[in-house]
Amino acid sequence: MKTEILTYMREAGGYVSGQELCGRLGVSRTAVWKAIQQLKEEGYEIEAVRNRGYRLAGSGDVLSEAELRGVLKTEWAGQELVCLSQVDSTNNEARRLAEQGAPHGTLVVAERQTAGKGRRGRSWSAPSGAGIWMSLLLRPEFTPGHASMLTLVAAMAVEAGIREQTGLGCMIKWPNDIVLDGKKVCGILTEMSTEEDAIRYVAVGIGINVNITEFPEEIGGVATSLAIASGREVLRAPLVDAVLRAWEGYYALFGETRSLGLLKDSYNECLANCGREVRVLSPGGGYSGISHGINDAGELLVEADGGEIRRVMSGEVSVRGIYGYV
Ligand code: BT5
Repeated sequence: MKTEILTYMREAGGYVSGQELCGRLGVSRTAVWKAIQQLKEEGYEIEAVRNRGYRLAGSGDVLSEAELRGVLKTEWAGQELVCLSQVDSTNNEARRLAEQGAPHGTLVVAERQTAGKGRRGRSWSAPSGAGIWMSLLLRPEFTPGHASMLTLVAAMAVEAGIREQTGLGCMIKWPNDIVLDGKKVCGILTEMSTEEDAIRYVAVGIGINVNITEFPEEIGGVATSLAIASGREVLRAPLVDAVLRAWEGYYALFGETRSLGLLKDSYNECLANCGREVRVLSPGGGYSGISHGINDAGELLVEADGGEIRRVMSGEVSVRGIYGYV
């Protein structure tokens, strides 16, 4: 009902009478009044004027279920939607829901994560109200070997969504970071559950620093946000929509070949340090080389001294530019 009330108010542009809302929704005046109070609590500015009705004066940066449902223009991603004010990790929640049978495309969004996760046991700082912390549950039909490529597809979707909504051009730091001005603005964590040689489900977790203006000291030097980079507040709900719409397009292209063959040229255009010297850090010892971008399998091609091209697989190493974080 809240979503419908928001839609009516947006369409009207001005006042909508309480009576009209009751008639359209088939509910009592008290029910409408209660829904309006809840919307106000969620952060909407709604003016109520006797004899005229209700008017949406401003919606601020609300990331509620009603707002997302009203804004999402996707075909399947996020059509099943779970919005929480707090959760340990949206990836954990997506996995729990998957175990209970949640369908392909289910999206979990939380205002705050108390135990946000990075890769390999690292933590992800996810304070309340200023970021997008979300996980998309997939039940793909391809084999587990393909799953790591989904991180790269998601990175492209985040880059495209941010560009559409803010005009900011980000770079992708292979395999799972999105960077702006040499600092990390988004991280992606793809986790999967398998059975024999099949994928049961995949949770693609995306964390975007949107309106965060101050970071904990430990990450202050490496983290940035869209608000810091653009100098203005960025609305999260339309950004979720833009990322998911881009995701649907890229995921369809990925599905055509089950590879990054159709996407790699665009990917490489956004790849930080492509054509430049990078340092590959691996447990077995690091080496420097020239990055030549990704191949169809999403591996990073690095030309080592002597001209040998080495394929760097995701998850195995991290690649840093030789200067600074990127
Ligand atoms: C990542 O790991 O970058 C993956 C982050 C995925 C977060 C999303 S949020 C929604 C979903 N639910 C989850 O629980 N996780 C996903 P990694 O490459 O390992 O980077 C982790 C490192 O990034 C940390 O060790 C910090 O140095 C840094 N970091 C932590 N929080 C950050 C933040 N908010 N912004 C930028 N850098 C951060």
